[in-house]
Formats: sequence, C-alpha cells, structure tokens
Amino acid sequence: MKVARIVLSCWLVLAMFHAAVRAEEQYQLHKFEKLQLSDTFYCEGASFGDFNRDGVMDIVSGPYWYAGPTYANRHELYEPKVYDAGKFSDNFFAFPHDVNSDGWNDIVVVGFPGKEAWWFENPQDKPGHWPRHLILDVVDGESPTFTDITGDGKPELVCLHDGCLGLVEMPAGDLTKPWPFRPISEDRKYQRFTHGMGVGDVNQDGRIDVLQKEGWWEQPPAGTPKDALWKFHSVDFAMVRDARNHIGGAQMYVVDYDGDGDNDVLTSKNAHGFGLSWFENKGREADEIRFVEHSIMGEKPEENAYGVVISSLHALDISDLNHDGITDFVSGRRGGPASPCVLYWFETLREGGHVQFVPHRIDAASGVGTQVVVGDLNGDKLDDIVVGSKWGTFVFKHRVEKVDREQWERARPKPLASSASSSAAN
Ligand SMILES: [Ca+2]
Ligand SMILES: [Ca+2]
Ligand SMILES: [Ca+2]
Ligand SMILES: [Ca+2]
Repeated sequence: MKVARIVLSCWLVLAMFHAAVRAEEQYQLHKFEKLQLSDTFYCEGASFGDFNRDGVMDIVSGPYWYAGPTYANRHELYEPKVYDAGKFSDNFFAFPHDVNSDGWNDIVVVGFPGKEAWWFENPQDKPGHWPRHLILDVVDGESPTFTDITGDGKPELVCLHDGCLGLVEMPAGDLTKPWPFRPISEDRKYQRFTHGMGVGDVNQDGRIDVLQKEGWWEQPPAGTPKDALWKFHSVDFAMVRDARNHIGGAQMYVVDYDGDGDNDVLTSKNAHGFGLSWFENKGREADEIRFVEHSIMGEKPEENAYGVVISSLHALDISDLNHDGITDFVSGRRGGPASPCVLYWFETLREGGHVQFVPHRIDAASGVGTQVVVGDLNGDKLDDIVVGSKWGTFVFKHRVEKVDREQWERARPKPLASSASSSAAN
C-alpha cells in the first residue's frame, strides 16, 4: 500500500510537472527577426556552414559567403553577376561540405537546370576566389540534393542526368576530375526542368529511398551490386498538369505526420502554380504501400483550413521549429519583387488522429528561391531560416517570446469556419 501511495504521489507530481511544462510551452510565440544580407538577385538559394573555422556559422548564397554572427562582411567565391529578377540566375543550390577532407568546408553549387554542378574549394583563409572544380556537366531536375543516402558516410548528388534518376558519387581518387553518375532508374526521358524530388526512407527498411512526382524508388539492400536499378513504386504525388503544362513540386519529404509509426509524404503540387498536400501512408495492399492524399492548401482560400493561399512553392525545408516533437516545415512563394512573396512556417498539429498544419506568416518581401534551409545558426537550439531568392539574401533569426494566454490566443492564426476547415482537411 505504502509503495503504491508513493508511486501514485510520484506520478501526480510528474503529471503536474508535465502539465506545467505544457502550459509554458503553449504560451510561446515564435518570432523571426529579418536580416537582409543583400537586396540583389544573384542566385536562387542559400545555406550555411562554418567557412572560416571560427566555430560560428556563416551564410553562403550565390557568389558570396557572409561571415557570422553579424554577416556584415562578405567574401567572394567567384566573380559576382547580377541577374534580372524577371529571369533566372546561374546558381540554384549551395550545399556546404568538406569535399576534400582538409578540415575546411567547401561548397557544392548546382547551377541552372541542365547546366553544371561544381564544387568550390575552400582556400583556407587565403584571399581570392575559391578554386572551382567540375562535378558533372549536366545536372537535370529542379530539386536535386546533396546528402548521404547510400549510408557510406559520403554524400551523393541525387539528380537527373541523361534521362535517368541517379546518384553522383564522390570518387575515391582525384576529386578535381568529374564525378561519375550512376543511374538508379531506367531512361525515363527526364529533362532539365523536371520538378519535384526528395529523399527519405519510405518503407522504413533503413535504406533511404528517392521520391519524385510520380512515385518512389526503393533503395535495394546493402550489398546489392551498384549497377542494379532501384525498384519503382508508382504513386501519383503531383501529376496534375496545369493550363501551362506545369507539373510537379519542389523538395519532397518523408515524415510520419499522423504519428502512427509509418512514414507519410509531403510535397507541393506545382512549383509554378498551386497546391500542397501530405500523403498518408495507409499500409500495404498487395505488397505496395498505399497513400491517401490530404490537401493542405489549394488555389482558393476556402481550400485551406486557415484561408491561406500561396502559389509557386518552389522550395521547402522541414524541422521541428517549436520543439513539440512533431516535424514542421517552411516554405513560401518564389517570385520577383513585382508582387509580394511570402515566407511561412507551417506548424504541424495532431489532435485526435487528425493532422493540421497551422500557417504562420514570417515575411512578405523575400519568399523563397529553389532552396530554403532551416537550421540553428547561433547555437541557441532554435532553428533559423536562410533564404536566397530574387529579392536577395536573408536570414530569419528565430526567437521565442513568452506571453500570457490572452496574448498567445490573439497572435494565433484563426481557422476559417469549422465546416470549411473540416472539409479542407479531406
Ligand atoms: Ca565562421
Ligand atoms: Ca527504404
Ligand atoms: Ca504515418
Ligand atoms: Ca513541431
């Protein structure tokens, strides 16, 4: 009895503690302080890494890296060229990585779709432009990525080339010679402006798979010969063409949104139009994972639970921004300064098995390019946002403001009438 009472009182204290923690977490506002590093259109993306080895994260966007923590001083990687915001630049993605393992972060740059990927070699604090080395002459697709999906500890450039989906792996030998491309799909006549791609373990076998707008490619088990093609699983993630023949979104993500233990998929539907959906994993049927689409946002306010419409979602990144254990995401509109370009974070909520995405507006004069990156720049455990777009280069520094319940409720995005919100969730 005594033991039971002690257990019970411990449990009560614990429950009260949890309630207090939850209440405190509930009344926090997530604010983002906008820092504009440049107002010039040099590139379509940005990222961060420590490029001068002072232990402080720096920003890379287009021809410059900006030294943290103030980003006031910038340094050229290569000769800058200014682009017309009505057109496109020659720099779509920057992926910091110590390519040559000399302890200094280099930068992999993917250019305009159908053009080259390069790596810029960090000159180790020496002045002048960074030596540039060709990785691949033609990188097709609009959302390539550079990350280790094979599990060998070295990142691969995941992209389209010669009509195929495949991997560009870092060679064991001379890294300054072009790197080999290895197809993982048959020739599907993919072209340079193919939209929508992501990586993630769709079937949870511990091997990272690759997703595109029309399905996913299953990475074979370790030890499979490297020239074996990956098994294709057809799923209509974003196959609806619009009037201008646009099809497919941007970066696609594999996340268990509904918390039922299996992996779901997030994708924008049309990187030059409208639509954003998550696809609920419904388990296997005849040995194929079946997905059911839930629209998050369409082209009319009534197609979003909060009445939000954003077009041209050409870059997304995921992170648990509010530390509630559920992965949120960041996206926005890609476009020139002629019209407003918003940046949002979408807070993922699970209530009674129902998944909701609460759209929080961060800004309306930056948007995204083709790459938006979320990560902790200053070590305060709050994920910040880095944007390179036609509007320039931006850092959105994340901070948390503790407020009372009334202030919190006032700041909360308001859903449309409940009938609209329940229909929008279907
Ligand atoms: Ca630094
Ligand atoms: Ca897998
Ligand atoms: Ca799930
Ligand atoms: Ca969260």
